[in-house]
Amino acid sequence: MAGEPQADCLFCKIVNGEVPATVVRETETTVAFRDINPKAPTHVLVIPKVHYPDAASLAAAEPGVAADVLREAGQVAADEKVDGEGYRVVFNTGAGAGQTVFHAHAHVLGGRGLQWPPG
Ligand code: DGP
Repeated sequence: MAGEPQADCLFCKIVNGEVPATVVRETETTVAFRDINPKAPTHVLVIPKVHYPDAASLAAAEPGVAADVLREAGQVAADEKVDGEGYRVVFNTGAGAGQTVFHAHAHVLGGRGLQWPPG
């Protein structure tokens, strides 16, 4: 069923505690944890607890939870004190765009200058 945990999904395993992560925030609907391979001084992933393969499918099925992810991304930036200088929220969508984990997630990146356009 849509949104149900997937046995073979790494981020579902982080949600249920099977795989450890450095969790920085948690709400009823979301978890935020540090990326294992950080690309900036602040690199936190915000994920919904429900399983959807990408941000667009999450937003289509559960727009309230998608909004929760965005709100939490802003809270992470504030907690990390990168909101003043500017930060980036990225949803890689599809393998061609660099998505490697097919459970919707927002990257929150900050703490250094960020180039535009991204590579
Ligand atoms: P993406 O490439 O957009 O699908 O981002 C997936 C991110 O997940 C990538 O930046 C690395 C991160 N990642 C992969 N495996 C783990 C893990 O086991 N723990 C944590 N904390 N992050 C992970």
